[in-house]
Amino acid sequence: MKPTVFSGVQPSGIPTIGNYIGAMKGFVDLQDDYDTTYCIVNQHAITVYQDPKTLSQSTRMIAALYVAIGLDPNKSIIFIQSDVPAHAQAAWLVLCQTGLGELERMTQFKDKAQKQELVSAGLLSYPALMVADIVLYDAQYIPVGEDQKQHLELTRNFVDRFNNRYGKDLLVKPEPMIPSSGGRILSLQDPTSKMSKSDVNTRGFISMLDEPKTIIKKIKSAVTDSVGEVNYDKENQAAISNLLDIYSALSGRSIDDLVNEYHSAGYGKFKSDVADQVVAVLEPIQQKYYRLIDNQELTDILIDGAKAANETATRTLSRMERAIGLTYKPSLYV
Ligand code: ATP
Ligand code: LTN
Repeated sequence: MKPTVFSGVQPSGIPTIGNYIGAMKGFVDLQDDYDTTYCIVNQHAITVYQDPKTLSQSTRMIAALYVAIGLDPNKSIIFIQSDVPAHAQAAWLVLCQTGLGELERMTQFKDKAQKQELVSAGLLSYPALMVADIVLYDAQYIPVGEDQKQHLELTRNFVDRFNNRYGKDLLVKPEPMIPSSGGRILSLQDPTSKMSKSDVNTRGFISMLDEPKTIIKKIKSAVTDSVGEVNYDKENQAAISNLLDIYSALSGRSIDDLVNEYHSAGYGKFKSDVADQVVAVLEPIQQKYYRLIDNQELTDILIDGAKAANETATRTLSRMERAIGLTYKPSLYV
């Protein structure tokens, strides 16, 4: 039996090259050697307000992008979270075994709460839903960007607590898989914060559906520094190091190799080659995306995915419910 992998992307906007490099690219690489399940986590997205029409369009868009980057429905289960009711049901079980303090400590909650007029209880509870996503599929490995490390730690603690209370080995304890470089791609405009698809400053990110001319413009106008030499130095040259991470992840070339080539080439030449590399990777993905987005083929993939996911998730949910004591004997009622 192959080891199991689970991950998800929120339909909270168009994924950026940060999402692609930090997580989605890895999804594809794992398909052959792992038993892979990838979710479009739309119930996570509604922890902050989403326009209903945009949310349903974005949900389908993430699904199309999954397939366009190379996820193969014959190898991976691809499904929409809200098509599998066990996620919300299991999240309740997780919430009842999670400390309020644990949730309040999550840095993503603190960051996001600051930006909201209404801080929903869902925003605070969100990691419990993520725990549910993971444990329902007995997932061993979770490919994610660095920002999810804390949520994975919470998941691991939850599994220990659950197994201690209710029975050894009931749930599988997952491990994060974070890329050694590219796990945290930074904003092109502010290299102190991560590139985010919901950034109000659209020049800070490159979305996976940006046109080539937009990509070139955004990279040309990315902030740099006054050093004038290309070095990999995250402390003193964060913006240039970020472009090196992007270039390296998308070309497969090592950082050392790139630094050797571009050290004295000038920022203009360096940026122009980074932009060409981004376009070269995104163009074929975009072509496949536009072929798929309005195609019945995509709907069929999601229907099949939901069926397969429901089977596994329902089974694990029952296991959890039985362990907790949420069962009754129908014979008592007749
Ligand atoms: P938002 O920006 O709307 O808060 P997000 O992009 O952080 O959303 P997701 O869509 O759920 O959140 O992220 C999908 C995956 O992409 C996660 O594994 C996350 O860790 C990863 N990821 C997100 N941003 C980056 C980034 N800047 N660099 C590397 N990986 C990232
Ligand atoms: N919380 C993640 C998205 C996410 C996820 C998951 C990732 C939801 N459920 C399960 C891995 C496994 C985020 O905000 N990036």
